Amino acid sequence: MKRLLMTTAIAVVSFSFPNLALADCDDLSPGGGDTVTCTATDVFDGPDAVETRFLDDGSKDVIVDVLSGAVIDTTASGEDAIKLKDDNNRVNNAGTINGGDEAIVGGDGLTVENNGTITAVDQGIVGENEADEDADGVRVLNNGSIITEDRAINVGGGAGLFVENNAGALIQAGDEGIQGGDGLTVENAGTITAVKKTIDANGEFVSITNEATGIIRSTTNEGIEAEDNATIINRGVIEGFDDAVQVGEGAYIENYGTIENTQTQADLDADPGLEAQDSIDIDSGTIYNEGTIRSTTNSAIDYDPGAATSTIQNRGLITGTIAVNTDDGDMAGQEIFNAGTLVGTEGLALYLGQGTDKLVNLKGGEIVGGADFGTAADELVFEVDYFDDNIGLFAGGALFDGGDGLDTVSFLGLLSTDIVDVSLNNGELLLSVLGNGGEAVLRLLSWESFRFADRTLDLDGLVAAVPLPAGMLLFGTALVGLGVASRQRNQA
Ligand SMILES: [Ca+2]
Ligand SMILES: [Ca+2]
Ligand SMILES: [Ca+2]
Ligand SMILES: [Ca+2]
Repeated sequence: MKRLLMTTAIAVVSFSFPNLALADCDDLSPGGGDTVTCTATDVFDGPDAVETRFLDDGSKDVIVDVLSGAVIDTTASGEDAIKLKDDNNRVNNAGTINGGDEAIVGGDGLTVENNGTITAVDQGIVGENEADEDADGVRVLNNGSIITEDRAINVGGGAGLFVENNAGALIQAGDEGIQGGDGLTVENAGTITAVKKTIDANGEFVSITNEATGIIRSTTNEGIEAEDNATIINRGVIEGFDDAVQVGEGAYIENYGTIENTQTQADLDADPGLEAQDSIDIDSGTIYNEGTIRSTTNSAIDYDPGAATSTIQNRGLITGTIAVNTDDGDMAGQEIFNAGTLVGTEGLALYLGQGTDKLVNLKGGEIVGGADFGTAADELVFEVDYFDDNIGLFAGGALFDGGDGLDTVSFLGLLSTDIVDVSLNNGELLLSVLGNGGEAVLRLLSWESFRFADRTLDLDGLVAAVPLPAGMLLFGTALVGLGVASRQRNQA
C-alpha cells in the first residue's frame, strides 16, 4: 500500500513539473502532420489561435493538444478558436477552448476528443472543409463539457458524423444540439440538451444509442429528428417539447427507458399558437417497448402516411390522448403485440385507420380505452393463454370497433363451446367467453368473423352457438342487470 502511494506521488510530481515553459500554442499555422501543443494557462485572445484556413495539403493530419490547464480564448477578438479545415486533423482538449465565434472548425475526418471544456459564442464544433462544404467522417468524443450559444456540433449534411458523449459529460446548446447527415451515429451516456432540436439528422441510416444514464432533451422542440431507416435504442430519457422522436420510413426503435413529450395542457392553454405534439412521430417501422412512451397532450405514437406495415411490441407503458394513432392519409397496416399497457386518456387507445391492422393481446396485456380499426380487413387476436388471467370486462368495457371491411376476432386458446353469452344491441355485441381465468366480456362493433380453435363463426353462427337455456338465462340477467343499473342512476 505504502509503495503504491509513493509511486503515485512520484508520478504526479514528475508529471506536473513545469519543465515546459508556459506558452500559447507553439505553432499557430502548422504544416501537414505537425503536432501543436497548447500549454498556456494565461488567456490567449489573439485572432484565431490555431489557424490553417489558407493552408493547402500541407495542413492535413495536424494534431492539436490543448493540455490540462491551458486556455485558448478568442472571445475578445470574436474569432474562431481553432480552424483546421483540411483532412484528418485532430484536437485533443484537456483544457479550455472558448470560441469568440466558433470553437473548433475542421474538415473531413476531423476528430475532437474533449476531456475539458469547450464553449462558443456561436457553434461549438463545425465540420466544414476547405471548399466550404459539409465535412464527412467527423468524430467527437466527449468526456467534458461542450456549451454553446448556437449549435453544439454541426456538420450540416456531412455523412458519418460520430458523437460519443460519455457518462457525466455534457453537451448543451442554445440552438440545436447535434446536426449531421447520412449515417450519423450518437452514443450517449451523458447529457445532451438543446433549446431547439437536440439531435437533428438531415439524413438516413442514423443510429442513436442512449444509455441508462443518458439524457437527450429539447426544451422547445424535438428531441430527435431523423429521416428514413433510423435506429434508436433508448435505455435513458429522450424528451421533446415538440415530438420526442420524429422519424421517417423503416425506423427501428427499442425503448427500455422513457421517451416523452413534455408539453402539458397548461403549456397549450398559455400559448394558443402551440400545437399538441406526440411522443413518437413515425412513418413506418418497428417499435419494441419495455419502458414508457408518453405524451399527455397528444398521441404516444403517431403514424404519418407510411409505405410499409409497421409493428409495435409492447411490454411497457404506451400512454397518450390516443396510445397508437394514425393519420387519416395513412394507408398502411399497423400490427401491435401487447403484453404491457396501452392507455388512451381521451377514450380511444387505438385509432388504426386504413390498411390491414392487427392487435394481438398477449397474456398480461392491458388496455385503457377503446379501439377503432378503421377500413380494410383487420384482426383482433387473443393469444392462447390470454384468458388464463381473470379479464372481466376486456379493456374496461371500452368499445372495440372493427370498422369497415370484413374484420376478424380470433380466440387462439378457446373453443366455440367456451362462448357463454352473446347479446346484440344496435349492432353492438357483448360477447362473454369462459377462459381458465374466468368469464371475460368483450364489447364489439362491426366484427364479421369469430375464429375459435375448433371453428370459425359469423355473427349469426355466434348467436346460434350460445348454449341454451343458459344463454337465454344470462341474456335475460344481463338485461335485468342493465335495467337495475339505470334505475339506480336515475335515483341518484
Ligand atoms: Ca392502419
Ligand atoms: Ca384498418
Ligand atoms: Ca376494418
Ligand atoms: Ca367490419
